[in-house]
Amino acid sequence: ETTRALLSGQETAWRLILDHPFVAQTSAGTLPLSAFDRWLAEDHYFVRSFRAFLTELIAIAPDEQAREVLAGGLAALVPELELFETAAAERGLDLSAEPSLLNLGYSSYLTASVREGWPVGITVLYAVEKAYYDAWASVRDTTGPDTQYAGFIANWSSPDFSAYVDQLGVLVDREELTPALTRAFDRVVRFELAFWDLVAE
Ligand code: MP5
Repeated sequence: ETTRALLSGQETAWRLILDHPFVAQTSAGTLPLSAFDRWLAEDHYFVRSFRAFLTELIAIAPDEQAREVLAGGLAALVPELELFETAAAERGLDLSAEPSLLNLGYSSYLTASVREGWPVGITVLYAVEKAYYDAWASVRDTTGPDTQYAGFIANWSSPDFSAYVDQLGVLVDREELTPALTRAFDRVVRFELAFWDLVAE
């Protein structure tokens, strides 16, 4: 299977994501608020770029099955962006602040990957969502009941989101593993790790 091969090539980096201080501190309830604020603003910019990426990827989806799965992901971004906007308003954060160069690079890479064609684009989408699912599922499994991050935890670790990531995996598994897919997957994993480093203290 293509997804299994991609993931088995990234075991060390995946561990670093799951054990990342930001992830661990969110679970433990010890995350500094300044780190959460930084994440919220950076990730809001990322999700809006991601929405543009997903829209472009749907336009090159090869069939109805793929289009349907991706359309579900696009629809979920409406309540997701509201989650960011509500939290930012509560915390008095300016969501129009300039993003980091890393975020600009990651966001630009998403849309650039679409130009490499469907197999690379769907692999990038799967990698982005799988990395967030696994990180937030780890928070879900280790956090106490009085967490203030419940909305965000549920957003990326709910049974619905888990099923969506599995469906993306099915779409990737229709593709043959090529060096281009391995490179795309590796780039996303490196961007994900660097993104957590960027927002952590
Ligand atoms: C996602 C995200 C998941 N929000 N931020 C990063 C840095 N990586 C992955 O994407 P989405 O669109 O929120 O499901």
